[in-house]
Amino acid sequence: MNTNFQAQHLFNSSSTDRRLGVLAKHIDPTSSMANTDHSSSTAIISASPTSHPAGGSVFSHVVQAPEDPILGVTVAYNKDPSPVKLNLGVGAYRTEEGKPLVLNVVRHAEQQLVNDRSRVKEYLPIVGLADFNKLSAKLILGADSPAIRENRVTTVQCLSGTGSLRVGGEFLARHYHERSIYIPLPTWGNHPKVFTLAGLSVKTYRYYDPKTRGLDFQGLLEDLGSAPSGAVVLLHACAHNPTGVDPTPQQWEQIRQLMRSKALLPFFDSAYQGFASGSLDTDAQSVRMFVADGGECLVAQSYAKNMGLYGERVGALSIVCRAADVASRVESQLKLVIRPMYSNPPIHGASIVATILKDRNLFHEWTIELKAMAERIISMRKQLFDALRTRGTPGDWSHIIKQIGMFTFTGLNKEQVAFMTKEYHIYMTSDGRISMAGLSSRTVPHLADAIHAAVTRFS
Ligand code: PGU
Repeated sequence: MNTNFQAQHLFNSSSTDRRLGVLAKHIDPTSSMANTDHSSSTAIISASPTSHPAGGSVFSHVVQAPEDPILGVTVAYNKDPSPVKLNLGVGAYRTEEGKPLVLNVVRHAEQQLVNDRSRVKEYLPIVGLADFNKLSAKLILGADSPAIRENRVTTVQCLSGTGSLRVGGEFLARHYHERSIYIPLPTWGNHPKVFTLAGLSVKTYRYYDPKTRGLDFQGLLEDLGSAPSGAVVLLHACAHNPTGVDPTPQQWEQIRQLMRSKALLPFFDSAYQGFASGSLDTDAQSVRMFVADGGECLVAQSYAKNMGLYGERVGALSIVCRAADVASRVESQLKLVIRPMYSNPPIHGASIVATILKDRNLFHEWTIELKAMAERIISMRKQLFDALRTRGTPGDWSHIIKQIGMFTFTGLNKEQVAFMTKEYHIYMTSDGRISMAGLSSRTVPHLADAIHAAVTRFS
């Protein structure tokens, strides 16, 4: 192994600062992707220790970091005493009653696990629970995937979607020849930080056109067309966050052809399988298209949303390779990434997932509950759209019903969002994204009133 690399990792305070420096330079503070991240990284970098600490603490130079642009919305919401407050920030499913949901199928699986006295709490292997890994690969790639049959896929259990992206990013930084990763603009706010700290150089490709509130397909093709050969490209498998805009199957096919012709390496982020269409197979089509051509790719899966296992931190990273011997060597190196990071993953959440995925009845029960969640979100879209139409709110709001998945990218600006939070106690990310899963029939009128007031006041 490269000794410089080891040194950089073992004594990582300076390397962390360097990487954050790259991050600060990379992020354009005017883009919605950046949110307030720019100030947070600048704040970290500007801190410098003094040799004579004031106040007696060796940490007295540490400056207060801003809250996370997404998770910080919940922090602000929790502090608000208003009885009408509404949290549409974090992408977490809520029932019609506004309560978090533990799926019945998850309760059933947990009951089975508790009743099984043969289960122990020993450490899992570095790569996690074997059954979970096999079943996760099948879920995303398809039960009849030739890549799985030919043992060309290595799957490792990771800490939800975020951990899977991070492990994949670090593997690429150590073993892949091209360090650039292209992420869509905008994207989930954590992507640039995860990949920069993994050691990759983050670039963006055009994705969303605010004018049409749709895909900037021409811009996407141009940017990927001019990316260096071999560059990594981060693709949202479905239900793009935050825009809710996905390519059509024909557009996916064009993206695939372009990427394969330039040897660009796809890294799929699959955080919403089943949440876009209500069907697990339909939502995996983009990934399966890229695997069907025999080429290589990475896939990060999360069970946070589709099984409601947010806090259990269950996810998987699969790397599809051209040959079985390569996949096996790749797995040996993934173990070297994981072992010093967190040693091995937690057992409980992965056991729940494996129990559900391997039992026909439980699996069926899951698909029904998943579809019900997806359908409730779609019905919220319709209700919000109708409520704005009834109020005669200026503007075209058809994107609310056209967009896909958990979020609506409303087009509301920072000023309008701040107004809605101050006057209506409605919490959302400053880029105007709202989590439709946090809405209910009861709260739609309040949100529609707030949007109407914000739009008429600041147009
Ligand atoms: N990838 C995408 C595209 C996501 O939207 C999210 C979660 C993740 C990965 C990470 O999910 P895990 O919980 O690690 O599996 N995004 C949500 C949740 C809050 C957050 O930012 O972590 C969101 O509201 O955007």
